[in-house]
Amino acid sequence: MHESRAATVISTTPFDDQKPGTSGLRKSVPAFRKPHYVENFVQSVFDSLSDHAGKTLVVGGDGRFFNAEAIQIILRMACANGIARVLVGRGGLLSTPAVSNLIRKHRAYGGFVLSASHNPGGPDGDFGIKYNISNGGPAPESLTEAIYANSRRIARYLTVETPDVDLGKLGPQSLEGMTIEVIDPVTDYAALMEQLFDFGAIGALLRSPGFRMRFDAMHAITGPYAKAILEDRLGAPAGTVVNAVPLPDFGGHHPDPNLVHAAELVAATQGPDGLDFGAASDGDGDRNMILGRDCFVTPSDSLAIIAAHADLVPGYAGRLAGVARSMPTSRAADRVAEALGVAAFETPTGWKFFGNLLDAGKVTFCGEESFGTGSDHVREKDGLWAVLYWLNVLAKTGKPVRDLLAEHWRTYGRDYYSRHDYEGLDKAAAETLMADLRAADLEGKSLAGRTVILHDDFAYTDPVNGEHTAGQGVRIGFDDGARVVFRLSGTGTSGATLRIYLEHYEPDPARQHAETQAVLADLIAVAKAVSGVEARTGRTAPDVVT
Ligand code: G16
Repeated sequence: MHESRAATVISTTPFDDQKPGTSGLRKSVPAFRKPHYVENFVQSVFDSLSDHAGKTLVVGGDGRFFNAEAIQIILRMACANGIARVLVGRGGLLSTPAVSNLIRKHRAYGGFVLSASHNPGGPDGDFGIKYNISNGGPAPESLTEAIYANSRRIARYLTVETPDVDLGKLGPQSLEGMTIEVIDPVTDYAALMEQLFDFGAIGALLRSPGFRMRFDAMHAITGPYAKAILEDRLGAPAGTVVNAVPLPDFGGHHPDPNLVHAAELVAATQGPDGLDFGAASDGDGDRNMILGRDCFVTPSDSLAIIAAHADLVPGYAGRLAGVARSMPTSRAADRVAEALGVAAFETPTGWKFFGNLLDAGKVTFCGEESFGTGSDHVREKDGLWAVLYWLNVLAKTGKPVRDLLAEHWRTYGRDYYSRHDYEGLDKAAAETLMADLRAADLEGKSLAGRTVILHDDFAYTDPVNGEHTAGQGVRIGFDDGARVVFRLSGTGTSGATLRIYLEHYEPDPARQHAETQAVLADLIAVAKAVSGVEARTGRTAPDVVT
């Protein structure tokens, strides 16, 4: 504790459910509003750190319901725990990639990101707290485990008794001797984007009358960033960015950029009058969806195409070190890496697993099937970055999205890909399903005309620090390159969500333009049969298909 500060010590008792998931602690707003709940978790973070006294932190969130209250709690506790300076986005707003950039640029000790990402917000929606370390990335497993252990034995937390800080006013102010610097959320991030991309070429494309695009910010955090960069700096027509004002409940929608939750945007790209380019980002601005006229780029293909075109993008030309993807992401990026003679890594789900690879310079680009793509420019996935990358590639090649996709598949083959989610399942039933899948005897068996050549529960050993992570999802690989993967989501807040990932590799250009679900139909049937998902859960179809 900082000697000169009048910290108050408050007694508390542990909650037993503060184990961080795939991406921080995510719970319903009512759970977070229980007395001492936020304080216990935040103190457990501070108790897991060392040497943080006298250092700088970054704090901001996606503007969802409870963002403002949680930030005030964190500021008081940061002060009581000896932090010297906090950078906060005006109004408490910062996107996840912007926090990552600020930590790196200002050499901060770490930061708190307040968001439940793509989960809905509002008084009955979800909230979340994530702690990022000094490389700008999510806390690694060793730290999240320590936080959880501290949350199980916490008996007190430290705070200061002060009025709320005014976060509407730019500039420095003092809280009991701690400096709070309220900054514009967009400035540093926009400067970074300008260094990476060819703003001249992108601007010319956006201003040309033959090119029509829309960016749907889904009433979430990317609105101010996209408006400032796409419209104000690059000259896209006013109105290019829609749903641009962040709302505490995201207008009552899921701020989740996928084919289901961004259906209006998808519709606007279809037919002869469809937009040339459509894109969306999620609650905290780290996810992205890319659409062309009459076509959707799967996140797995997006990563592969990004890697294949690195030489067209100023920030990446001539320096592709390698590519990493999460295990359930399709192998499209691996094919590009192999062709270019660079390394490809397969990690567990969760951006935190990319951090060491990026820090060690082993990879330049990372991506996940869950609409996440990013690079070594920060240590988070980055929605608007992916959109600017695509615009850079479109501007430099002069080709529409559809042609780029077709060309990519012709060169590398197509990985037909889909994810089927069964949401809100009974937790015990879902866990039994996974246990039975693990125990099943499938290797060598013939299923729907394919032979199983791989059946395991994915485990990963970090090539940089040797940390081992097991139990990351059941993989079933077939002799023709097809694959089915099963895992339980680590980001849900009630019950369990079973994700089934399906992919089929098609090298023949004549067969690369079929409808995805039709191509995958026999694998879908196999997945249902081996897991027994429908009989066990009483469901007749997945809740979300992307
Ligand atoms: C988080 C993680 C991602 C992960 C995703 C899906 O994303 O940061 O790395 O891929 O969850 O996780 P799950 O399949 O366990 O639900 P976000 O955007 O929610 O922070």
